[in-house]
Amino acid sequence: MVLDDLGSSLRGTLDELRGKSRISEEDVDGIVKEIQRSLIQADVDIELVRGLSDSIKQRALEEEPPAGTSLRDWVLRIVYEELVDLLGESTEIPLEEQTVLLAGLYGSGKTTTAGKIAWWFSKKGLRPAIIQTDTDRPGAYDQAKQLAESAEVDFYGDPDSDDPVKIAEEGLLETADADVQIVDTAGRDALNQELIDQIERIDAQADPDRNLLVIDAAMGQSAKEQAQEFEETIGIDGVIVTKVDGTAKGGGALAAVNETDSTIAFLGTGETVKDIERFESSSFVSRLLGMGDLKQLTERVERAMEEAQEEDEDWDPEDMMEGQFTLKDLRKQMEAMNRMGPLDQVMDMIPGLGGSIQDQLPDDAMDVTEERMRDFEVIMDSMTDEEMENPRIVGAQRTRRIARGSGKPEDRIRELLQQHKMMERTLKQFQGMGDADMERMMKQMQGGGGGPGGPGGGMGGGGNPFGD
Ligand SMILES: Nc1nc2c(ncn2[C@@H]2O[C@H](COP(=O)(O)OP(=O)(O)O)[C@@H](O)[C@H]2O)c(=O)[nH]1
Ligand SMILES: [Mg+2]
Repeated sequence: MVLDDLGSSLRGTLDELRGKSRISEEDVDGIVKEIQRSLIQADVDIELVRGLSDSIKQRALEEEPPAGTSLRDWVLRIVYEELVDLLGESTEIPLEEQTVLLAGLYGSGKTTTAGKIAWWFSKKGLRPAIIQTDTDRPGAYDQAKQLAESAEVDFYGDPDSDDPVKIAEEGLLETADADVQIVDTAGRDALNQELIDQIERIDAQADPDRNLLVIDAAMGQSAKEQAQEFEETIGIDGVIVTKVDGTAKGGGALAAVNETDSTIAFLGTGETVKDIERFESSSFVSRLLGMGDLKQLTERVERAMEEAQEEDEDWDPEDMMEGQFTLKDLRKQMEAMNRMGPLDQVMDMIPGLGGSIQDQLPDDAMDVTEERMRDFEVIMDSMTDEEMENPRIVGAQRTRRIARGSGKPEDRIRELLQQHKMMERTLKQFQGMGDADMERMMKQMQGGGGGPGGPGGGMGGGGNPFGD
């Protein structure tokens, strides 16, 4: 993920502050250097880096830590606040009728993003339409049409036309019933005059409420120049950073934000229309620093549960909360987990688990976990309905049969049964809890105060310095 390195290197540096009661200039220099190193590695503009580290240094030396706050938490808070400040508030996207124009270079992810934001708006209860004006790229029409289909939104394009401005004009009329009209545009390998002229004319024709610049997280320093050009031509109201699921460093995107005097609106986290997140600097920075992001996690869990339910109307998670927890429920949960995305991304969002635990795990530990989940799926395919409903009946003999049927070792089957038992127990505990207890537990988790399973206390160890 973007700036991935910052969290772990910073954690290491801040750990050196443990037990200290005063911060020396030397300490501050060390921390600031670590931050600079990570940011420069992530392709962040040097001017930005300098400004950021100056303010962190100044604040760390001049301000007094509030009573009862450990030095480590206090410095962390400063770093957090300055990073949030640098990234700014998320671009405002009102939920109302509007026209959105997507701009950006070839391959940056514009067309995919058109599908994604259409899906996003439709989930918010608005009716979106995608208008494809790219007449240069062969297949652009089909690609956009297909994305519109998977997002289940309206679409307009004309594969026979070579006049993008005319397509925009007709498309806006044809999709006038839609609440949100999303105009996708063509890109070029490099920013050239032709592209600039074209997008200027589309902009004039469509008169969008918002121009969003799509930037690939992998784009380095050149993002700055591109952003400047688009800003001068059509004006940019917000940035969408795509491919943050990759190994890209993302620093170029920060420069683009700075250059267009705008902020980030969305993050693209994958290739399907659902892989979009609203950018939120505070949760983004929390995740960056390994402090987890409960809000995103909750949203993902809710979405995944909803989808599981849509697919199987007989299955109701409420039943599970009230009565028995069967293997069928476990399977649904695993499917929901799969829908939430790669485990390591999900782990990043759990306070106390993000960063810290991943630093301690060997690189392939996540794969092992995912492999285990896949094994469980296969094993459950080999079980009878009766066994799924009542796993207690699975003894040695049945285990052997299931092992033969699934081609998985007996140990794996015992692991699955063990997992089921553990979750059943946990659920029983939840059932005895009222809402107030739940809330208290969530608060505790957010504080990360060495919460259950938070090995070695991640960033939050010692109370929540960010209580808001
Ligand atoms: N992993 C990943 N791939 C993406 C993302 N957004 C776009 N892509 C891929 O990037 C490639 C170019 O995207 P496209 O939307 O055609 O870019 P355009 O030329 O700007 O319209 C396609 O293969 C997309 O599937 C993302 O957020 N994550
Ligand atoms: Mg395209």
